[in-house]
Amino acid sequence: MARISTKQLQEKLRVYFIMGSNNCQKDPFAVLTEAIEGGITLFQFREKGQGALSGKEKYDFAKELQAICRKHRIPFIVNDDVELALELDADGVHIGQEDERADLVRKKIGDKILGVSAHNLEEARRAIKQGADYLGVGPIFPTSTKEDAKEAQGVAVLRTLREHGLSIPIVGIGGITPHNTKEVIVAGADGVSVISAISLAASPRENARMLAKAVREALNKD
Ligand code: 3NM
Repeated sequence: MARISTKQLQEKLRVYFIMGSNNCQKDPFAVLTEAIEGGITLFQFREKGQGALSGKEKYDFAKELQAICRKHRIPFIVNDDVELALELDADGVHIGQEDERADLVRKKIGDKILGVSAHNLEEARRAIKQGADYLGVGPIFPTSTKEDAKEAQGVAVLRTLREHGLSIPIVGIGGITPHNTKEVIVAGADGVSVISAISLAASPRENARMLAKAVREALNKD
């Protein structure tokens, strides 16, 4: 299998839902199913923070979420845990700046999708050189979901990356909602990645639908 094309990945990144067991107040399988029904295009399993599952519990939970994704043909990305991604034959891995180096992860995962979190131009350029397929850039807006999140940077960071000629697919992350999605896309992101805007929504389905609509409209694809 060859690496995913930029065009295919840009489409997959439009509405990127990230979730772990502690991001939901309702049944996580129901939340993911609703999110898919509402129009998410990619899913990341991110089991981190207080009360995070480990060992067999984490594996079993991931496997069940992956089965839901597979049924609906939504690619399944694993945050940080390369071994789990390989065991599950996930579609890709997402790593942060504090995780294993991107070039080493690339060697382990072959042509699977590799996403890297970047907060500035230097990190973005290094990630690209080391084999990233896409970048997650943030936090764009304030977020209370990630305990150690850096200060919000606004959409200017996205504009900066594009102005310096970076053409790699990019998703914005951090505090994104249906109401501020347009700004993120107009500034240069190909899509939005969210946790709480879907995981804690009264209706995950409706919020996923609103995010998808906002991205479509901002890209003028309506
Ligand atoms: N990474 P919410 S911000 C997982 O800036 C994550 O790299 C961030 O959650 C980064 O959509 C963040 O609920 C949390 O704000 C995103």
